[in-house]
Amino acid sequence: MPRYRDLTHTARPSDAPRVFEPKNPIRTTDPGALQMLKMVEEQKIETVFDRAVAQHPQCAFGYKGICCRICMAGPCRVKTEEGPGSRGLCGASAYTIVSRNIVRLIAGGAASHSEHARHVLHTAHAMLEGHAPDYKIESPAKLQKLAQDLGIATLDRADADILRDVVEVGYADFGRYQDRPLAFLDSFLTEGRRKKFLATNIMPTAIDKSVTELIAQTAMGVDSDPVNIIFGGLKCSLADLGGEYIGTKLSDVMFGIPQPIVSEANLGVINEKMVNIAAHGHNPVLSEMIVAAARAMKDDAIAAGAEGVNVVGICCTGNELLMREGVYMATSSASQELAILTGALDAMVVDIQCIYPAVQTLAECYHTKVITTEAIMKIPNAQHIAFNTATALEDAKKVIGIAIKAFKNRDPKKVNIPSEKHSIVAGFSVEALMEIFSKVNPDRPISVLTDAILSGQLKGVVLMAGCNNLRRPQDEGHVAVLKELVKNDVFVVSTGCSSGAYAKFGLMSPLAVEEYAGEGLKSFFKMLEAANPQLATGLPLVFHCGSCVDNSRGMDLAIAMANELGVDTPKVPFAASAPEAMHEKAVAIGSWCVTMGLPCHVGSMPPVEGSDLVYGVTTQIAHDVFGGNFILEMDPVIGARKILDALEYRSWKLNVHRKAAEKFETSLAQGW
Ligand code: NFS
Ligand code: SF4
Repeated sequence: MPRYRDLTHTARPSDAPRVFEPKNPIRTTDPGALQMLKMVEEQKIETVFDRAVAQHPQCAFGYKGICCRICMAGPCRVKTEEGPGSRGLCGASAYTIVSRNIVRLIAGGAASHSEHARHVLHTAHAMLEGHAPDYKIESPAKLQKLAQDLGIATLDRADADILRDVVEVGYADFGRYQDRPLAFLDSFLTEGRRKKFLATNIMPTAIDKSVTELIAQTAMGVDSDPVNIIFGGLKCSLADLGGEYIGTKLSDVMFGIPQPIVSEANLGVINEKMVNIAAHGHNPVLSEMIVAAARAMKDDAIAAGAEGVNVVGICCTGNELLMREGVYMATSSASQELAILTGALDAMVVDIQCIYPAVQTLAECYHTKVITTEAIMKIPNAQHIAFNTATALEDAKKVIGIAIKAFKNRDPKKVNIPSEKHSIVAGFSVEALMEIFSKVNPDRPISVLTDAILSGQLKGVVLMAGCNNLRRPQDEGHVAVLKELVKNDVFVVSTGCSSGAYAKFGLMSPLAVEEYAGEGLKSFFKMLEAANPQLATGLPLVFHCGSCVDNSRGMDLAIAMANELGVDTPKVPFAASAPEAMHEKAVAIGSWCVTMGLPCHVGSMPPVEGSDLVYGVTTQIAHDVFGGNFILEMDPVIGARKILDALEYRSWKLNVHRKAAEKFETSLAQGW
């Protein structure tokens, strides 16, 4: 780990409380959520906020990662005392148990992301075979670029033929048995990263193999070497990154590259006069069809007495729809149940991931219908409509039909919609950002960003990502970290429920720039806006670059910067932050960020404190090997200061070496 100018910035977190007032059920700062909770206060409805209180105090063994449940002789809990109690029954030490537990979270994350990607691949494949008539190639330009990156010939070839080859490479990436790197991953790596991954033996060859191998590696009586286990985990995290690339890139090919778009966010987007249906989950393969069906069935909604069908998004599928279709963002992870409490949500259609089973329990108190769609995701008592890509639009119309029918049963006495909503600007794919930069420098658009960093106008770039974790109030971390970063002239892009937070708070808007951005950031935006008179609105304080799978877009941006600066990723003033990380997917993402050479702040303590060795590897040694490390800090403002430290360290070094290279007319030194 580097030595920072701020000497209090060590590998240890500050003594900020790990859990905010454990008995306080007001565990959100989201203004819409607070308004909603107030409106139903009298009714004593149980939500995640009450259950979070009920779960505290949490088991200290589990919290530190020293509870092993990998075999049925357990659970074994490692005690701090000397002697037999200091190990599991089989003799596994704390470092073995902690490392096994944490990498199994990575395996869960990689399995989840790649399941999503596999579904997109299957849909593309079915489309090519003529079995998915409702889908098409929306962006031939993205397909061309993707094929070129993968080394697939494009000249004089039909789009369908190119896509067929791309899909084949994608499938091979799931199940390849030859000792060759994952093609989607290898297609964008810097030379430095490629060498590093080969040298450390963590270059994955296939996604499914990386997951199963890691489960096998960490089974009872297999690997007990914590470093070897962690390296297995990092390999799997890179497979996760490859899977995310498959998901993002093919979604862009089939549903379009996101472009700047104006929309609205927070619970106030639920419209009393409309049939309201929430799309919740992750995969655009389903939600894009829901939007199409909703548009097609407007007249049916009118016939039922509504003004139309209002699709609103929750969590990452909300992000996908917001970016490509301008669909309103109703809410994000921890407040998902509250959409039902409005009494005006007629249906919630879900696919996979981050969906609380509690939504069905609550829906039963209202007229709301919860509809599951995936074979691997059912909820007892919810209606299941098997979503089939062969009959996609028809299936989606069934869902809308259920919502319209439910609308007729809506009880007006139970309708309580918070007024809170904000205008936002979203849809900043890397392509969209480059388009904006290209108006300043058409030949090397990315240099607009890197030059601003080298000149000191900007401090760097931060990717804000992931989740809510109710150990602390919802969105408190996301908002506090952002405000601190932008005040200090950091260019911020966001994904997942971090985007959800900023959208709901009105921070994803040009209006927020004047109030929160530092002078450098403001002048950078002014310069971009002056060069881009075609933009319908000003630039937002934070740039929405998609769902969690779209963290791959963040990585694309970091790599473009590295290539422009002539260095590898560990030298780029680019960091990531997940102030409220919760899901296994967040562990996978954080791990590849570090492996890709980026500092990664996490604001909810992962279960690594049970082993000093594992703690030290994640926060310090990782930096020596890969150039990135975890910054585990629960206080969001201190967390942001630590991120700023890491950015400053990088831009300072970069400038010193660049100046030396210029002075002596040599190429940029690389050995630092
Ligand atoms: Ni990401 Fe998206 Fe949200 Fe966390 Fe869940 S919705 S994939 S995992 S909770 S950010
Ligand atoms: Fe206990 Fe070892 Fe089994 Fe884990 S693998 S539960 S430490 S006996």
